[in-house]
Amino acid sequence: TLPATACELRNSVQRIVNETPVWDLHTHLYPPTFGTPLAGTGRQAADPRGLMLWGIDELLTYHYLVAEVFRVVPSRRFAYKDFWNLSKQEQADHIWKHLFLERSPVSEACRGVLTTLKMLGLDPAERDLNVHRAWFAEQNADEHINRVMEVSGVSRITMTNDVFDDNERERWLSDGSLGTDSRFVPVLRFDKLLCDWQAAAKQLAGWGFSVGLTINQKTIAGVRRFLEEWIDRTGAVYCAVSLPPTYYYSGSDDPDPGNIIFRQAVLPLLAERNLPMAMMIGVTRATNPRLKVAGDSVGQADVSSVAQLCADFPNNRFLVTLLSRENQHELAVTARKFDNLMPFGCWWFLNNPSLIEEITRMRMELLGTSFAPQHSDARVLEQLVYKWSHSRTIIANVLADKYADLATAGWPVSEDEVRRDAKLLLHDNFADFVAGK
Ligand code: REL
Ligand code: ZN
Repeated sequence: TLPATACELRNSVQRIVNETPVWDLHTHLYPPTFGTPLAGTGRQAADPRGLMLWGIDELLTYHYLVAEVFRVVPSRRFAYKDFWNLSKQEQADHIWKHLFLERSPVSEACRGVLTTLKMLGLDPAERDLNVHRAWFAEQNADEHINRVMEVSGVSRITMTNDVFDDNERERWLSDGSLGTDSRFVPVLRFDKLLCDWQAAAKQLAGWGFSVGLTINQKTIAGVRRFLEEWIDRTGAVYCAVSLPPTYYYSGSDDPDPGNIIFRQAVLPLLAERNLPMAMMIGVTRATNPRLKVAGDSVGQADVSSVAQLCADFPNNRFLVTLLSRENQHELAVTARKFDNLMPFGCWWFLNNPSLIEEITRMRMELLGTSFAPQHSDARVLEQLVYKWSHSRTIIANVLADKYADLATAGWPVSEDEVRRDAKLLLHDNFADFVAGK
């Protein structure tokens, strides 16, 4: 049995949660075989369009920080296009100067850079960026991944493999071994199929699949073939889409073309293949397009659509995360109604300590340990370090409070029991859901 004093209990739970390996179920990270703009010391040449982002300049130009720097150096003083015309290093210098040197870096995304540097063994108090640059340039990209995984306690990294991204698509087509790095797990992502059927149909037809704008049996068969081919090529462990707050599914006669494709092609195929479908709902893309990828925003989603899908497709499993804080309670309640629904993560604008705390506590009170509390959404490799460090602290705190309540009720927990629970939350709930257990 764990120590009785509140403080000792908290420390033990924190230690155990820190020691428990995470399967990060949603990131935008890739191994070096997808190309990397920063070559490091490997034999690999720098590939400016490479997908593996790492290093201090990528950390500082994360789109969360781009949005934040325009708060303090507004576009009326420094035009968007002038910022985008800067080199990556110059953008990083600008962000460092204005968000770290000229005011304190108290936002979660700023703080994250410092936690990351510190945990990687660099001096977080160093004000000279070039010192950090020199350290990163000396790393071998491939070995650096191992080190970052070790420091962050991440045992598997789930990718986002967007089949409609030409840059990524062409890499898959020209290298049959892309999906074989055992540290990285592929996920097939196809927002366009559901969100913009017209554009998707045109592209599919261009790639040789017999689909037309009108959705008939031939088109459905063509979409299925397309998905089968890409599931096989990537070895995806689930499929995923992100959707706007306006996403609505009304039931089996919903006339929306994206929903017809979803209902007749995507979900039946995934049920056959025993693969879950991830739905990330609530993003309004390009609210401010001049900020590029930093210009996306949030809106409240319709949770009854999620419930309807879970009811109509009992042979499918749904991993769901919603971007709006206001949706979180309804999602947790919906998960109590449907065992084919796995709520996951505190997505993007929710990935802040106050909100992670509130959401994790609420989920635990409604769902016990039967959810996946967090994913990193990391776009830059080293972000794994801070995202998991910060989240682990909060998850452990919430758990410790719950164990204290149990002790009060006369149910003290043992170290093994805490270890088991931490493993469920950080790894097994997701792993079992993917495996269809
Ligand atoms: O997967 C998504 O759709 C989002 O998570 C991303 O589009 C987003 O930009 C990401 O960086 C948020 O954390
Ligand atoms: Zn994402």
